[in-house]
Amino acid sequence: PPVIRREDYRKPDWLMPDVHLEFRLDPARTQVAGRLEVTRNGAHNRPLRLNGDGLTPLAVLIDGEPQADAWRMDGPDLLVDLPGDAHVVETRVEISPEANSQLMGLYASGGNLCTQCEPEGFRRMVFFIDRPDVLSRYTVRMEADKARFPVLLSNGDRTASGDLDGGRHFAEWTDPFPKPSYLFALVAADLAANVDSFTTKSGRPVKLAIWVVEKDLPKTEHAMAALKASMAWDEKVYGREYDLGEFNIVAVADFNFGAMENKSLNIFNSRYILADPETATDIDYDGVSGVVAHEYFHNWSGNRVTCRDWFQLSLKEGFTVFRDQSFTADQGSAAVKRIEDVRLLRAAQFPEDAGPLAHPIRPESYMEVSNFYTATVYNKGAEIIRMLHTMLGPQKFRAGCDLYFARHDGTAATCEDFVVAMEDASGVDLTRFRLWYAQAGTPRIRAALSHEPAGARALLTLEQTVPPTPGQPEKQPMPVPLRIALFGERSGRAFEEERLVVLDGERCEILFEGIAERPVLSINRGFSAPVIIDAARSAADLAFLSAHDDDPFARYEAMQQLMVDTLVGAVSTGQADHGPVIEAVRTTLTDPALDSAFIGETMLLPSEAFIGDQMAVVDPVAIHRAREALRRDLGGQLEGEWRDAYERSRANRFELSPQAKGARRLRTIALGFIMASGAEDAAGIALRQFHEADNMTDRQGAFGVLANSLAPERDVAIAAFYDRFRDNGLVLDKWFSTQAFSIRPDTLDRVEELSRHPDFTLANPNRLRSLVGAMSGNQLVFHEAGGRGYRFLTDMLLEVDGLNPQTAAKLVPPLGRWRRFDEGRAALMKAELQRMLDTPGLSKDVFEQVSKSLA
Ligand code: B3K
Ligand code: ZN
Repeated sequence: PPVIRREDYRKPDWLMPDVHLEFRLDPARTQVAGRLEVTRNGAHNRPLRLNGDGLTPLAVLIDGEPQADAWRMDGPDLLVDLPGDAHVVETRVEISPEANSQLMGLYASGGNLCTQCEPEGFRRMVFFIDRPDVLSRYTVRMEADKARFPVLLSNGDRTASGDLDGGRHFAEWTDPFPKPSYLFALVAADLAANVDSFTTKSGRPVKLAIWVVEKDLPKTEHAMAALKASMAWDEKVYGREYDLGEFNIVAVADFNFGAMENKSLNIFNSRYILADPETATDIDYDGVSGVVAHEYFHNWSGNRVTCRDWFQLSLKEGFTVFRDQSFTADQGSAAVKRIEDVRLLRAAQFPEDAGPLAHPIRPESYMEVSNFYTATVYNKGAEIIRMLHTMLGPQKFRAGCDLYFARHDGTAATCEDFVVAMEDASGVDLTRFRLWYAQAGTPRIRAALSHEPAGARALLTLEQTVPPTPGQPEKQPMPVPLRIALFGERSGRAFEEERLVVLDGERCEILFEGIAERPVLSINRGFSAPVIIDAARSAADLAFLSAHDDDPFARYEAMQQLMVDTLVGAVSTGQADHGPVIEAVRTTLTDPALDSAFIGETMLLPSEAFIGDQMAVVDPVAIHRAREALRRDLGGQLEGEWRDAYERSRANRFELSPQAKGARRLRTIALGFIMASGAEDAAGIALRQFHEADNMTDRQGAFGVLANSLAPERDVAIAAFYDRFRDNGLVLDKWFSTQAFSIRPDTLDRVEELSRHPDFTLANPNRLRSLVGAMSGNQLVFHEAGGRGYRFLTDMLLEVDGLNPQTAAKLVPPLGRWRRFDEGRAALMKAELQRMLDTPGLSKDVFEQVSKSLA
């Protein structure tokens, strides 16, 4: 497949200010007609290229006339020779939504019809200039059977509707805001709406509607509250108001990712809309509000100002993730939110940045753009924006955003435009900061602190290296903003106000004065930069910080580092000293000043994958053993404390307050440790929690603990969970994933059995991820020495590739980590990648991921 390069960007040859689309909708055969008013852009004589993907033109008219010799196909595209500078081009095609298993373009889900266009799905519906820098005003007419599809929605405002002969009806929609094709959406459905309203700060009323199958209406309250809170927050924090009379959200069961920000018609994976206590965990509730906010915030960061080309994707995604993270932090506990975001970054983005698929947040090239909706573009992209916020301060950052929106409203912009707006508004030179957009790889910072008691001085030396990544062997040092504090070892107090140090070269030295007692270093507080800190602090210093640091993130971080050091030491030497971890955990667990949510976060052992990331050669079995040994010891030695924590966090009434959520969190974590202690009554306690729970968080928590155990209670829970929720797809996903995450020795047998279960299907991305995705994230099971996990993943992936390449390609990365494993496993992993490459008809999505993984 051809490689598309950022440097090859050329402005569009033709513009398309006005378009009219007509859809005669039917699941088996839908007719789509496009009427494009095109204008030549600049002096050239190139033909008009209309992108298509799998389309056959049934008619092509130029200025109302069929002109057979004026157009021809060029591969999937339609080329039209146009003599003048302005013409009207009309085309007509027929497509089959129900045969569309890629879930891109117009497709059927649960009997309804919906679209997904970003990034290049629009061209699967009608010949079009399908690129984000061509913005058009749309009018849309839909016709469909009225009984089957009573609801007809598109972007903007409904401008006409009515009945037609033969039981059919129509609706026309007009969107006054010019937009690129990727933000187009259409829905024809039999759904009911939760309707509400919001009045913007300038007094404009907005009708809000969340469309779901009627029985799910009671599960939309949380999403609606999140939508209203997001609208108010964007006004307050960014001064951004909503700009249309309606805002619609439609939930569908079959969706390739989380949700889509189509102008005024967001379409969502139902897992990010539906929530009630019986079926959704606290994490699910947070997922709903976070994704609703994210998509809403795109109305400005993405829609009003969009991207010039797909290399600029982080312009809208990194910025919008930063915005949704800030929103969530403001709604609840900022510290816990930051801990969760950093955990996700380390779990998903750091490995990507250290592996064969590493790329800068603004990539230089791609074969298939769908492969670049990555943790790097999204989550590292958000960290880059956060660093700007940290370095500029909130006022200048806001001024930069205002300038960016004012300058680029209604246009397609670049990352460079964003940085220039930040510079112009703040007066800060960001020349070197731009390297963060261009260089891949996670910087490593070595920090060494020395103390000179006689002069009451301390000297901190910082050194930066950025590792080589594919295509980028040499790197330059980047500006790294580090929030730093020193604490007195005896007094436990900070010596001075926290400092913000920007390490802007390979090395720097910072002098601290008035440091009378030995200082302990607290660095990268709040995770002010997305880097790896190598500070070589002793177990005693880390334990000290975990108890005394005044930055909650830094306390968490110290505990994690202590656990990681202990576990990595145990794996590499075979010797483990659990004492310091046990004492530090005891201190935190029994600190009455701390809230349960924070305690719960801190008690989570680092994941097996994360421990592996710290090692030269990953030994999944040794890591698992070391981690379970620590868990057992923590469970046994602190059994009384865990039982106290368990009892004290018994929530007696379901509430969504941070306190109640924290209590539920801690409760299940405590249950896990009680189980690990080997206590005889543990499985019984877990089964009681499972049965008595009045909410999914507690039930699923107990289910997860039981799923790991060899006790007979495990089988009881599996059967009971299935019986209770067999008709609820989203909960059934949990039933699959919980079993696939199990550390039992027979997990792979069970996973293979579940892949033949009548409720398993490759056609639904959520279900696929809940079994196959979960298994490949289960380090112990996926890396079973004989390679059975690798083979299972590959078998599934190849099958999915025939249906839905975009989703198949997302399953590749775990195999791409082969360089990190021993020779035996590496060879088995490579053999599976090679097997994919040798498969005829492989999609370009999977081809790109696999060929890069083997390179
Ligand atoms: N912009 C969409 C993602 C589209 C992914 C296409 N593969 C959702 C979001 O980031 O908000
Ligand atoms: Zn987004």
